[in-house]
Amino acid sequence: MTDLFTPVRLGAIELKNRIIMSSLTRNRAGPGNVPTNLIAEYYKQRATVGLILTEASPICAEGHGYPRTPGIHSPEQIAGWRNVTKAVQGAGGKIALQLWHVGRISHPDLQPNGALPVAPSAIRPAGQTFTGKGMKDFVTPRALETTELPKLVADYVQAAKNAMQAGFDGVEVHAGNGYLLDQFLRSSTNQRTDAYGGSKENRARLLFEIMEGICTAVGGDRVGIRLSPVTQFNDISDDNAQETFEYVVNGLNRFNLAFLDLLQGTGGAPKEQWVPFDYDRLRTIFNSKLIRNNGYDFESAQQAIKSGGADAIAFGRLVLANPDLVERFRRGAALNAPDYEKLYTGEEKGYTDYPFLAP
Ligand code: 8OZ
Repeated sequence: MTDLFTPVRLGAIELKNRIIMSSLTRNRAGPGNVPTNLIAEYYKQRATVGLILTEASPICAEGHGYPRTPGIHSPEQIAGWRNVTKAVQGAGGKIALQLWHVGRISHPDLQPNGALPVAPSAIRPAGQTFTGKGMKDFVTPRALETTELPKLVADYVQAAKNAMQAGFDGVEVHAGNGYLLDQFLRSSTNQRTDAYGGSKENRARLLFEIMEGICTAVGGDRVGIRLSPVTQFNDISDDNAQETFEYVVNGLNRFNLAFLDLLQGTGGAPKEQWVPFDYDRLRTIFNSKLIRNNGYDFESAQQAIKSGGADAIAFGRLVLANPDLVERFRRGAALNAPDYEKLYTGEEKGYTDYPFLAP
């Protein structure tokens, strides 16, 4: 009987089990936003999961929105990631890089030459952001010109090629959580009047162009995508999320992707506050493997796999705090609790010092 411990193939990527490490921002990159030996050690410790999805990695200098996030746009960053993939693969693991551009979720303090962040439309996100120089109000971003979009597509494609050069088993395009591609997809953040805004067909156009370019460059069977249809994280919403995302998933089928990483629910909010959405519809529509994500424990994950509702399950907090989560699940062992104070700070503390089970 198929369960969480059964191997599975996501496109060209062979997984030894269906337990996936979710992408998690940890803010520990070195100078130049280069991945360090400590980052390699952290991922290597977790190489027993079927697939590691790395923390989000900016595709270009303008794509950064937080301090110390490891990029994939300089030779030093590629070399740093190469060190990470070697460590993970040397320990028998598989690892895919999450390609990221934050769009308006940035600040001039984090942009080249102190420029305004870019976005589909000049709409300021509510709230404040951590810039490395304390909390600051978000600013009104600059709307991208239509003529700038081909360069953006080219940056995504180059970043995907860089990831393959760094030895990754695949890439995941981050099109969720209120960042740039989600800002294009959803109606609250996209009020463009050109071919990239307005109708759902127009709002999805940039994403499809990027997927086309990346899949042509590295092969669709090594490409996945993250979607989060109803999250409100980063001040975002859609007038008709069900319709928008059914259209998006239908359109993605032409790329024969390795997987869809579907983040269910609303940010870190408890299940009772989740906006209703028919995720099973997307399961039916999508023609490849489905990873479900958010709030699963061992029991609910086993149930999702056994019932055929998902091909794999991604765990964030549980893998963060339990480098040997697979073994703990096997043995029914107790789990370490995450240290929330050390999520985005602390170097090795709350990062590589979570205890393993005694053998
Ligand atoms: C938390 C803090 C910073 C970034 C996401 C990349 O939500 C993130 C992120 C999460 O996808």
